[in-house]
This record gives sequence, structure tokens and C-alpha cells, in this order.
Amino acid sequence: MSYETIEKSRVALTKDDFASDQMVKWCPGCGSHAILAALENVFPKIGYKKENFCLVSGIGCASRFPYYVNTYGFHGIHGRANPIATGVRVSNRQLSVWVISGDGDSLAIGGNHFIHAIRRNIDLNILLFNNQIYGLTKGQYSPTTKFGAVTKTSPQGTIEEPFMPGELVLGAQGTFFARVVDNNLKLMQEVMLEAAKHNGTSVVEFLQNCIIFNDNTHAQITNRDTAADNQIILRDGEPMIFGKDRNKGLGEMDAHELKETTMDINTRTLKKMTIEDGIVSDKIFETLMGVHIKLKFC
Ligand SMILES: Cc1ncc(C[n+]2csc(CCOP(=O)(O)OP(=O)(O)O)c2C)c(N)n1
Ligand code: SF4
Ligand SMILES: [Mg+2]
Repeated sequence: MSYETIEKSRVALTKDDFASDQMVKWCPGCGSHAILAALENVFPKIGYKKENFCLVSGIGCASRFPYYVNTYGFHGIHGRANPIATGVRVSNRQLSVWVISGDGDSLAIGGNHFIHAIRRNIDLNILLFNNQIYGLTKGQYSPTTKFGAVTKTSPQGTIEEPFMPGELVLGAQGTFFARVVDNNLKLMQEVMLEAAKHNGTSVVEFLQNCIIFNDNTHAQITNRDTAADNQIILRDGEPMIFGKDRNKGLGEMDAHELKETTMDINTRTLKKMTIEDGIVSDKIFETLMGVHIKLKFC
């Protein structure tokens, strides 16, 4: 129950208390700036003393993050943020430990450490910056790069199916997974706060734009003109509706198949999604996973 037991600050802290004096070196327009702003807003809300936060990262653009927050921090080595964070957390239970890691850092070189931290359910908050590319090393494809993408290391397009981080987390017996876009500051803060409250490993995937090496890779979901029709914000107990006219829903016709349906909002009663529904749908997910995994022949 770390959320309740870590010592709280006696004075109210603000966002400015968490801003460091280091120059932020991310490219102008990089999605990471907004994620940083969100976390600096959330830390005072969590309420711990500054010295009770520790940020641990690997290597990559995202991994520069600990320099920019005025807390304890550890800029680690490539792929090893999760084992370092595990050591920090188990040796000092007064620390709220936040892992900052990219899709290359946690899903390629650090994939093994990532899944085992999740399986062990260590009380870590893992912030996964998914820009679907190696940003720092200038544009090689990563395990989340879209099939067919032309990159520095796939001049004729990748021939690999990407990981879906959510599937990976659930497959590793994860107990908390959320996915959020980097252009919704309010929602990022809400999700980070929920992650902090979770007792165990929480993984938050940010759909983060790398404006230099993979611009618009998430545009279908994040583009402001079409976002309402391509995003569904799930909150416990609230109906699963979306669309710019708020007239599309999931699970209306048959909760087990989670079909999209368009409804007349004046005449239809919306089904509510609860945590208990989620437990039932876990079984469905398992079935779906079996179907989802494609057989490959060499
Ligand atoms: C052992 C080791 N192998 C390779 C590298 C080179 N390297 C540095 S960062 C990186 C990938 C970064 O990609 P990602 O984790 O997605 O972070 P991003 O830069 O996109 O935020 C690689 C391959 C390294 N630093 N150390
Ligand atoms: S290279 Fe991409 S990920 Fe790295 S700082 Fe620039 S925009 Fe951000
Ligand atoms: Mg990356």
C-alpha cells in the first residue's frame, strides 16, 4: 500500500518546485515536452515530499527525462531502467519510483527486463514513450514501428509485425495498463495520478510524436480533426461512448464482442463498463489473443 504509506509533504508543493535548472534538449515540437509538463503538474497532486520521488531511465531521447525534474533521478544504461528501478524500489519503500523509457529501451534491448518487472508486479510506475522509432540514434525502426515503414534500417519497409504494448503487458500478467495521447494534457495527468495510486506495476503508454524521425505516426488517433471518432476514453462506470456527436459506442449490442455501434442517443440506454466487466472480458481477451497470434512459416 505504498501510495498511502509514503511520507507526504507538510507544505503544498507546486509545479515550479519540480522544474529543474537543466536546459531541456528535446527538439521543439517533440511530444515529450507535454508529457514532462503533465508529470510536473501531477507530482504536487500526489503530495509526497520531493525527496520521496525517484525517476529512473535508460538511454534514448525519452530517457533524458530525469534531468528535467527536480527530484532524485538516475540516467541508467540502455534497456536497464527497469532492473535499476526494481533495485531502488525494493531497497527503499519510501520512494515513489517512476521509470521513463522509450519503445526501443523497454521493448527491444530491455524487453526481457520489462516483462519480468511487470510479471513480478514491483511497485513501479513505468512511463513508456512510444514514438515507434529510435529517436536518439536518428531513426532506426523499433519493435513498435508499423509494418512496412521505411526507416534508416528498413529502406525497403519493415517486414515485422509490431508489438502492441497493451497486449504485451497483459500477456506478462500486468495489473495496470493505460494508453494516452501526448496532446491531451488533462487526460495524461488523470492517468498518471491513477498509475501512482496503483499498488504494483503500472504501465502507461504514451502515443508520443517524434516530429523529426517519425512525424505523424499516431496522427490517425491524435489528429484533432478526427480524434473524437478514433479515441475512446474509458473510465470505470462510464458508458463506452465516443464520436464527435457522442453517438457511437462499444458493447451496446453484445458486450462480449465489443462491436462498434451507432445509436440514437435519445432513445438508447447505454451499457456501463465496470471493473467487474473488465475481469469477465479478460477471458475474452485470452481467447482473442489465441486467435490474434498468427502462425508464421519460414
Ligand atoms: C548497449 C547499447 N546499445 C545501443 C545503444 C544505442 N542506442 C541509444 S538510444 C537507442 C534507441 C533509443 O530508442 P528509444 O528507446 O525508442 O528512445 P527514443 O530516443 O525514441 O526516445 C539506441 C539503439 C546504446 N546506447 N547502448
Ligand atoms: S529526435 Fe524525436 S524523440 Fe528525440 S527529441 Fe527530437 S522529436 Fe523528440
Ligand atoms: Mg522511441
